[in-house]
Amino acid sequence: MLDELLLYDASDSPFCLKARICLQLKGVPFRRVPVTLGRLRELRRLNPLGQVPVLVQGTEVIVDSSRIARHLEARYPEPALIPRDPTARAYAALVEEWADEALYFIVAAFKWLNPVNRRAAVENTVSEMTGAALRPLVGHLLVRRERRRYAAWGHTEATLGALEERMRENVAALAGLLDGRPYLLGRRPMLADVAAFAQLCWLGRYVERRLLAETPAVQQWLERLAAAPPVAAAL
Ligand SMILES: N[C@@H](CCC(=O)N[C@@H](CS)C(=O)NCC(=O)O)C(=O)O
Repeated sequence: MLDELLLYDASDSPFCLKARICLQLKGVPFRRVPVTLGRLRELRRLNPLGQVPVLVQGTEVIVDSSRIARHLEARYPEPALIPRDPTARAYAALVEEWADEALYFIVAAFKWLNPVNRRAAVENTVSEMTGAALRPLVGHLLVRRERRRYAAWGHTEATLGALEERMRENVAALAGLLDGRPYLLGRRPMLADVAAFAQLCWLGRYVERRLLAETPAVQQWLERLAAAPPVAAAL
């Protein structure tokens, strides 16, 4: 019998969304394992960094959304999510890296530094982690940890304007890459689309979503992806 695939997962994680969309696009059945406080020790045994997503397939443990995507590509080659042509492959890898690093950094800053997002940030993160009694404390500790991390990188509420400008530039760059195409690499969604979509879809949960509405080409690409049945199933 084939092993059931387990995805250690969190609802407000763009990297988990990226992994779920890849699984859905490949048509591979899997079970989500939401990471609660009670499962943190189990998660750390699988991934000492304590981060999600983690995919478990039989005895194999695959940590990190990019490695999960490549594991799936090797195991389930069709439909291909990574181009085979070397130039297109390199381009797709750069887009994925940009989405995972640059976009993630800015959206997470909006989430944790903007007081207007604070309630949604805490609720979206802690509601599946723990029961009502512990939520205020866990929320408080999370906000403090994230704000300290961003302060160490030189970002506070006062730098949100500069981060908004950076996001505008990134969204404009994405519109340039789309250049009238339905998806980044042509006629169907691939991993490059999935990676950028996951971060911008996450942005859609916070007030800075208004930045997306300023660029119709990107807004339409997001809507096109969200309407694709495998993507919709992962949301
Ligand atoms: N490079 C990793 C990043 C994963 C990551 O940052 N996960 C976050 C959720 S979005 C996490 O688990 N954070 C919990 C922590 O760092 O304690 C990937 O692509 O999967």
